[in-house]
Amino acid sequence: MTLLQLEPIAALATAPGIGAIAVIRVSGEGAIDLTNQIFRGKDLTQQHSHTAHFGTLRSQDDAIIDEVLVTVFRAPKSFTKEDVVEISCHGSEFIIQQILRRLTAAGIRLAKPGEFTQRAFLNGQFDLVQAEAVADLIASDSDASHRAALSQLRGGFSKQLLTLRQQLIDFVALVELELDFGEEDVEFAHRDQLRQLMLNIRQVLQPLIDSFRTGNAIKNGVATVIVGKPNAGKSTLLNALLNDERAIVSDIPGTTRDVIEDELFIDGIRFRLIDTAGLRQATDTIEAIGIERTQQKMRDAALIVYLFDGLNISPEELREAVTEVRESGKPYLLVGNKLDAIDNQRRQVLETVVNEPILWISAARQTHLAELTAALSDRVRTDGAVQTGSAVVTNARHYDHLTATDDAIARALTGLDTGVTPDWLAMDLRVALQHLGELTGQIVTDDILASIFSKFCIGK
Ligand SMILES: Nc1nc2c(ncn2[C@@H]2O[C@H](COP(=O)(O)OP(=O)(O)OP(=O)(O)O)[C@@H](O)[C@H]2O)c(=O)[nH]1
Ligand SMILES: [Mg+2]
Repeated sequence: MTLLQLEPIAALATAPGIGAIAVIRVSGEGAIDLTNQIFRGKDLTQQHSHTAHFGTLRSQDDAIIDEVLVTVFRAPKSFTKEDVVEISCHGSEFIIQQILRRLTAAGIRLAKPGEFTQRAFLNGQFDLVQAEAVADLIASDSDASHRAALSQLRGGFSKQLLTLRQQLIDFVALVELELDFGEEDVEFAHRDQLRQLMLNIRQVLQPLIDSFRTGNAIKNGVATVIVGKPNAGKSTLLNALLNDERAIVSDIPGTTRDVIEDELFIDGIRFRLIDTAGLRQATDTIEAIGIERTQQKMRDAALIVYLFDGLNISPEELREAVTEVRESGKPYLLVGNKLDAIDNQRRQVLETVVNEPILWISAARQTHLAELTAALSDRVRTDGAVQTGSAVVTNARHYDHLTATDDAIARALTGLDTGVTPDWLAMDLRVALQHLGELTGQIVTDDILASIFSKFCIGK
């Protein structure tokens, strides 16, 4: 592939604000030469790639702006595969502005958001999935999201998809060749092999598609909603888990009116804990709205913690409530509260009624909370690939293309079974190829690129 060296661009690569050092990155045609014009020290144009040089940057009237360390990267051995210069200066807003001003005066344009990564992508440094992982990696703020982004940056699932796509292209070419022979009954594309390839592709796609639920949770937090009757102790539990008086607690049923949400990290996974209004026949309009919101949160939740007051719930009530939770089809934990106030016999009665293990805690006394957090983390891990290191899809764009590919392949498979004509087969396969191509960036339009890279920050 021929490498592009586009017009030179510059931007602050480190976070804005005051710091010990800041790094300004320059990339593109003439990056080294133009930087050299404002640099006093060694002649940068004569230096090897991957070397660092101490010197000063000068203002127009030759006054020193700052003492800097300049690192030279020569194309193609740089992040963008263009000539790149990284200027490490002191991390003052004033110095950074002065340097950027000097660079622009020398003919270097300020970079747009994501422009460095976009150039790296255009020069084949990585595919689109990996480019997007750069953004995720920078934004990662939990152990799990960091791991997911890193795995995608290293090639994650896209390499495998690229190979399968190539094989599929070969088959489509054969199927389309059959079309040229029109009336003659020829088969160039071996149908059994094609079926096998499509089954293989689906086998790769399925776990990726399934992983999106976990992937999304890793990135945005596992929406964990605490529901139950009024006075069950939901707000007490939220406060205990957060170690903060976040929600009002009282012995008046119906204390919590609105949804209260906060974050909790357990084993490197971000949970979005959501305390809700207790479920019952509402006594006024505001409570009714609160309860409607609780139900909405339950529908949106990734995980439900059903909390009940072990002291005051009747076995029938518990049975009904648990049936309802089960019917939601979501992963849930059954948690009995006020362990401090109930006896063994009552616990046994309730356990028999629901016919499954209950996790008993005392939210007020803060006992057995470690078991509860361990159970929460367990549910997420068994639910998906958080820990296994297998590829996890965290990006909605990827998810859309993966499902669209899978749909098209499923249609093509049905077509094979029912003996559709080659032109129908080719059409479904083309759709699959299109989506696979857009996913990894093999097929790319300016619109897609602009929309992806505009989500980056400047300097990336
Ligand atoms: N004995 C005992 N009381 C508790 C425990 N947890 C909560 N309580 C009490 O139960 C009452 C209700 O607690 P809340 O946390 O406000 O209950 P809630 O589920 O948020 O109630 P609503 O907001 O009305 O839906 C308060 O008086 C708490 O002190 C516990 O573990 N043991
Ligand atoms: Mg409450």
